Amino acid sequence: MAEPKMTTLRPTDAPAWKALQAHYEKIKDVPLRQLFADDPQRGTRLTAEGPGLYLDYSKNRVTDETMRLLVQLARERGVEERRDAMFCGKKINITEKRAVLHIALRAPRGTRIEVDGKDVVADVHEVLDKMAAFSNRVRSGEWKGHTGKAIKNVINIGIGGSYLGPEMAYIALRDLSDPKMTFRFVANVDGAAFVDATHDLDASETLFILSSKTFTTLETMTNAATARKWIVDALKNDSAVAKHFVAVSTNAEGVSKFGIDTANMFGFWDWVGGRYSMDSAIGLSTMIAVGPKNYEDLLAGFHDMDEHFRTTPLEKNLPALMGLLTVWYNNFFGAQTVGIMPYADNMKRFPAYLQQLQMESNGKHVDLEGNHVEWQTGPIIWGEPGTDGQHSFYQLIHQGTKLIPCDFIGFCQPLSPLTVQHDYLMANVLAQAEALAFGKTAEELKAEGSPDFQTPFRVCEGNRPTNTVLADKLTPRTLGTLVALYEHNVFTQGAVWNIDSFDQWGVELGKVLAKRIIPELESEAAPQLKHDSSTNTLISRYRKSLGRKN
Ligand code: G6Q
Repeated sequence: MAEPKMTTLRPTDAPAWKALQAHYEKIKDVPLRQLFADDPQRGTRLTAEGPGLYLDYSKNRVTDETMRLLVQLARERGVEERRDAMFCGKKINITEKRAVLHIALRAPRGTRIEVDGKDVVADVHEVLDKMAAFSNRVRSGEWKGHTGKAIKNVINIGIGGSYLGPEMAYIALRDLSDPKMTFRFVANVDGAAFVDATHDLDASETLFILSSKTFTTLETMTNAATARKWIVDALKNDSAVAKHFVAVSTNAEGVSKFGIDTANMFGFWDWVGGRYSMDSAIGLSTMIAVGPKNYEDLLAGFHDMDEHFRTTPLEKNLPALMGLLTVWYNNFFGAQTVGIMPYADNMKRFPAYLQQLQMESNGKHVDLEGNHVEWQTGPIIWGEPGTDGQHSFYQLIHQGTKLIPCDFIGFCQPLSPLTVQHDYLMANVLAQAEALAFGKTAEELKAEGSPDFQTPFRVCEGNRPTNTVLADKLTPRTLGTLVALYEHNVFTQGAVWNIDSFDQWGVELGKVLAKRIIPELESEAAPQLKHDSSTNTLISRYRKSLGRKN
């Protein structure tokens, strides 16, 4: 297979980029009202179908020419070659010299994907089988705690990529979760999180899953030590640890040192990035909650979207189209953010999940050659579930001075039996996309009897772009396709921008500085502070508040 086109050409020098710049000048003021009036089929034409998902991108400020040029840009940037390189295990995470193979986590049994000449799919299924056996033991009550009681409470301790996916997935699929069991997630090193998660639980019925790829993360190791003490204090025996802790990690040595038998460790590999790991063993809490069969469906959804991304021409490829539209607004319209609005209460943590996925992946300031980029990279990702956001920040999207492209995600079939409420919910998502696109003119308002003094304030200019993603129902399979949709969307953006979407060096500096500050906060004697005057003063103030010497 050909090496991926890790082109040294800057994206801004690509012929399609230049053509898009010229094209932007022509269409930047064209209203969506006009685009829809000129083409009555627009709302059915500018759509694409993926596995279980329907994407309507007609309410974007694009023409056929825009889409043609964006696809051309993707081709010139080598998006397809890089995608193929990812799928066959090439080390496209160049700063860490690692393959990027989250797609192998959901590859069907028997598929072969090699890293350094070794098939990884067999290993993936070995771990999945071990997870399934363990989940079944916990769910059936066969796995007993130290005092002989079955496990009723599962607490995942982990942060970042070892937390956001499990919590998001648990809430998304909570209707399928075993109602006799309680699931909680502790991430923050703030002790309040641990206390809140455990204050009403019986230690003898509680299992901790220590989820940490490295098994060195300060927050997770601190909470793990607290959990260990909580169990040992309550059950009055060190040996209780074996029955109340399992680990998900790549660091067998660290896990052993903690006192967990590595037989109760679920492994994964360096080719799984933290934020791409919710379908690795990091998903153990999800599997215990919904059962191995539903977890299998979740993986099947991921795989469906992987196959769609891998095989569908870019013109009809959902993640590629969404990624290219983000590039369009980010690099040509100068939009700074993308709003993610799932119209489903169960998807309330999806925006936070995508925030990490996208901002950690594409928040980069140098290109693959290490040169400072002279083009914008990843946008700010944010969002809240609908309809809550409508009564909060949508005002600014409708009438503010910033262009905020939004993704609206809706599910046709309700999860609750309250179907009337579901019609209201869906009416709102459709209405918001309509209002943002078409707005309301002064003339229309006047014709409706708006008083003159109010009219300018009530005008909605419209021309605010949205994607609408529709699925039939929020099932495990749908959730898998949605997450993979955004994974590959992020991939497409990163490939266009020529950045490494799979490292995250930017988070290191703060960790190092925190390690230096910890003893300066804790010490009994007054510390010799050698920071800047702001940090020194803040440290002194903190110490003073706690009655420590300065
Ligand atoms: C994700 C990041 C980061 C990571 C956490 C937790 O891509 O690498 O969010 O997941 O820092 O790391 P550990 O799993 O090693 O504790």
